[in-house]
Amino acid sequence: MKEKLINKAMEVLDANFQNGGFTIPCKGLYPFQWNWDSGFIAIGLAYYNMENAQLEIKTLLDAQWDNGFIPHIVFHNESDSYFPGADFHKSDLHPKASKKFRSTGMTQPPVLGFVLHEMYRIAQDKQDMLGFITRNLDKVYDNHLYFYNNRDLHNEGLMYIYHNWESGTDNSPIWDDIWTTIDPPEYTFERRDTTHVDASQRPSKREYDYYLHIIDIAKENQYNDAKIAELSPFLVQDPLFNAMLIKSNEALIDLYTLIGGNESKIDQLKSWQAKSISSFNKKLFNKKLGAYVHYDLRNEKQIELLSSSSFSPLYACIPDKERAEQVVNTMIDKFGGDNRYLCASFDPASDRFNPIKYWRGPVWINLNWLLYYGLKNYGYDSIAQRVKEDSIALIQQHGFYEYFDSRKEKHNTNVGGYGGNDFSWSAALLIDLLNN
Ligand code: 9WN
Repeated sequence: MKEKLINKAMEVLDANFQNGGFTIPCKGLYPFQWNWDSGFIAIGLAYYNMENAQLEIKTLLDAQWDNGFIPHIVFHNESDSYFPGADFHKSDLHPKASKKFRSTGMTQPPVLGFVLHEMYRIAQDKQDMLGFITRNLDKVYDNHLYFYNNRDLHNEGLMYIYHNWESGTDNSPIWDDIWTTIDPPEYTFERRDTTHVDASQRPSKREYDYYLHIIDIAKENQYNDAKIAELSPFLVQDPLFNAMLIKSNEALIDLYTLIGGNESKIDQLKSWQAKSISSFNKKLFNKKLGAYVHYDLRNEKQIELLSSSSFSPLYACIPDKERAEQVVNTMIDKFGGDNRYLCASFDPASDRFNPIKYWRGPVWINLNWLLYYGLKNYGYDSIAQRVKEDSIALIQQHGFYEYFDSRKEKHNTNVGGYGGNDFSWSAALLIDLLNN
């Protein structure tokens, strides 16, 4: 069984690999290179094709802007199967945008630091991998420097995101209250996602109006960070996004230490780490809920809702042991009933929960992968094992879907895999889980 699944996963990844040296997340639905997808994909590729794993990262870094920014989508190729594409985003409005590739003017959770670390762990030829890391590490460091210089509004070590697409958890109910503070125009455009996936599993038209409106505000200001921080109606400190940065900081410290030299960068990273972890615990932990939450900077308040992002700080060792226990208890109490696969993307007890709609409830394999390692960090091996087994069971029963129903009873009917099929990071991260 294990071998068959791994073979199928490799087939999915190979079929999604493109001539330009990158892997699309999914045919039709997502025809370009996505930032954090490429990171997760490289981890899976590293097990059987290190050359392509390195190429995946190199191709993404080729699109880095002169200010260190790494965009969320790189439009290497033309395709009209996705909206909004390069012509809507117009990254060239920013003076430091890549002259080589068109892209979006927003980013995604910064996974590259820890991805390089994972690739090193997996690599058979450590020397070759260290060479690759040595050639690329400064680019990732520059990306972190960009964040600390431009996205840390209060100089507290917590980055803001200005768009829900930067979170990676696009239509999470977390944003619902923010949407009520905005009144965007009704845009006229042709949806493409709903030609690939049933509309009941995707965001609504009105949600897309919000998404496009925020981009328009950023574009009117040439994607200038300071202006966006001043004007964007969406300005959030996201625990998942910041946990990814903190985990990647840690990875950069390890990798620079391995390479040798670079003392001043290591010192800088350590001082960022101390500040970020301390603020994270002060500002993003919610005692009442017993887990981490988002902070709405525009409206100056915590968003008191639980999502799978609430548990992601375990992956970056952000809570101390005692707090980690609280977080794990919350996860099991609220998301881990016997009738559920772990881990729903949103609080199943909430009236905003939707078991089939994208980030409003379904299980996502990348979050499960982060939780698996996060639980292991603190010695919760049997719960970690459950997350791993649930992930494998879902994929085995339905295929390499983008997201899955958390309700166990649903799976007897053979319905349960949603969104795009043959989805790259589901395949890539399963390869890692099965090899672990
Ligand atoms: C917008 C590619 C991406 C993922 C995101 C996921 C989804 C895009 C969309 O697909 O977002 O970035 O059009 O819905 O939410 O996490 O990176 O797989």
